[in-house]
Amino acid sequence: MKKLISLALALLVAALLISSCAQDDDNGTADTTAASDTTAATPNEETTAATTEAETTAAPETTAAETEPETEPNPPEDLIDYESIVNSKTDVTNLIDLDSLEWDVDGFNEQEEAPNLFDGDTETKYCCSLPPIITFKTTEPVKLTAYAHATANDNSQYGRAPEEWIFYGSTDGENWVVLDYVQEASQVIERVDFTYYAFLIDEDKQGEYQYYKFEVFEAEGGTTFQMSEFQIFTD
Ligand SMILES: [Ca+2]
Repeated sequence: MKKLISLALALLVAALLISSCAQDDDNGTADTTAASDTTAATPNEETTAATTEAETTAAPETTAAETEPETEPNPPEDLIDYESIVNSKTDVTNLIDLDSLEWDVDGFNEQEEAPNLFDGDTETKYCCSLPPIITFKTTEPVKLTAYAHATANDNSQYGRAPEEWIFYGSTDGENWVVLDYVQEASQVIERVDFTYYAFLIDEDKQGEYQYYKFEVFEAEGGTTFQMSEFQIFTD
């Protein structure tokens, strides 16, 4: 009888132990899975959404700032008669100190460099890749009221005359003031060779400056720019 009671107790204890382990296993597995799913999903989704939102918001602002023009261009100008400028104003191109002349894009060869702009000869030219910047200093401060430039030998064939530019003045060579900003110059500059075109500087832009900068952005016909002469005028 004692043996039967002992056996029954042993079976009961064994049954309780098995039941307990099974319960622990179930609970453990379920808890771990649930915790894992919750932890994984939420933070990743938030991070991705935040990153995407930041990138989308930032990109247009940067692009707008980089492409915003420094000043508003003039309305398209009527053709100004070059001969009337020559006859009514004083040509002060001879005040340009040629030793101060600088240009940031080399001509295509040594016969096509920027000094050719100031030799009085439309058969010689400055011809280079866009976009060049030309700077020079006059021997004394001068209030310009007009300037002119001339097409070169093969503008009729290739359309290399400047299409968009800004002409600046400065008292110190560091702080620049816009004298004239021209876009769509092909409305007045034709596809002709060796021809001068004059441009007026508006009265409210005129001032006594000794440093000048001519920055070209576009040519009419492609990626090559050329000009044969550059002149400055005062009243
Ligand atoms: Ca020339």
